[in-house]
Amino acid sequence: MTDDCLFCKIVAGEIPATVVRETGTTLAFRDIAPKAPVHVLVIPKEHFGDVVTLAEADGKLMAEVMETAAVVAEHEGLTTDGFRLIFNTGPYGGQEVAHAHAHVLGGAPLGPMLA
Ligand code: IU
Repeated sequence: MTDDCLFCKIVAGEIPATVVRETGTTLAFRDIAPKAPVHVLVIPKEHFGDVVTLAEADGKLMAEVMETAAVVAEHEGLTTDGFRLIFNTGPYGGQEVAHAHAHVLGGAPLGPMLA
């Protein structure tokens, strides 16, 4: 737990979130400002600043985040028509919360990524 991290506080239950799936090592919850009909964030419970740091430090945990994202996509009914899975990374990537997280976005055509 990192004291000033918003997502660590969600893991600790100090900030509310609508949790859609929890495993021993990961948590999935609805984004507070959804950018698509389905917008779920998937995080490792342990704090890593971004996805690169996570992948370099713990490949197994990285795989568990991806597995949770896949299960969420299935449960949210996204696998037939497809969905978007993104990790914003660093300032140029538009990352606002410095705790590694995957965005699972879907439920409507999202268009090209860089229009
Ligand atoms: P980003 O990749 O770091 O930009 O994504 C952070 C996301 O966290 C963003 O989509 C916010 O809407 C979302 N979020 C949230 O779900 N709950 C919160 O309390 C806050 C941000 I602050």
